[in-house]
Amino acid sequence: MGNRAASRRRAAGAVALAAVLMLVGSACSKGRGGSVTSYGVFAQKFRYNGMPASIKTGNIQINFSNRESFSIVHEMIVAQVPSGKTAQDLIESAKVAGCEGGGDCESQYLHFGEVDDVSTGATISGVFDLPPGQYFLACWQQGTPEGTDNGPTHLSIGMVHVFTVTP
Ligand SMILES: [Cu+2]
Repeated sequence: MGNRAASRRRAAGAVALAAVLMLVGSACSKGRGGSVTSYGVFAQKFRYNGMPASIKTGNIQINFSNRESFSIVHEMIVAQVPSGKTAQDLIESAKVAGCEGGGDCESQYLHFGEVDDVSTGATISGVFDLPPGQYFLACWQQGTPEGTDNGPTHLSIGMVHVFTVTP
């Protein structure tokens, strides 16, 4: 979990920046303001909603909301899909022994940023610059609707969205 702690500290800086960016960002769920395209993505029933299957490369802002009906923390990690892998492969990778807690499983991927620790009812924004390729959003948190924090990683129960970035 040491890596996770460091990751969270880095994320805190990103969150502060995101808060500033939100002040100048568009209220639209998707629109072009300057050269940054923004997307409204929300988590509900352990799924990501609102992220297209394909986007163009360049600066993007993702406004990530947690819209669960119970108290829980989600995150939105942006990572590269290893060549030839599918969304189901990613889900399976989060089920293998030794991956409990998320850290070990999570670090096997190339990361391109994240929006961390989004509680129910919150929206936090992140800015990303993704080269063309295949990426995914995933959540390695382990909270449960019952309020415990030792459930399966959310990725392992399907909280993943694969998308393509085109030139
Ligand atoms: Cu989650």
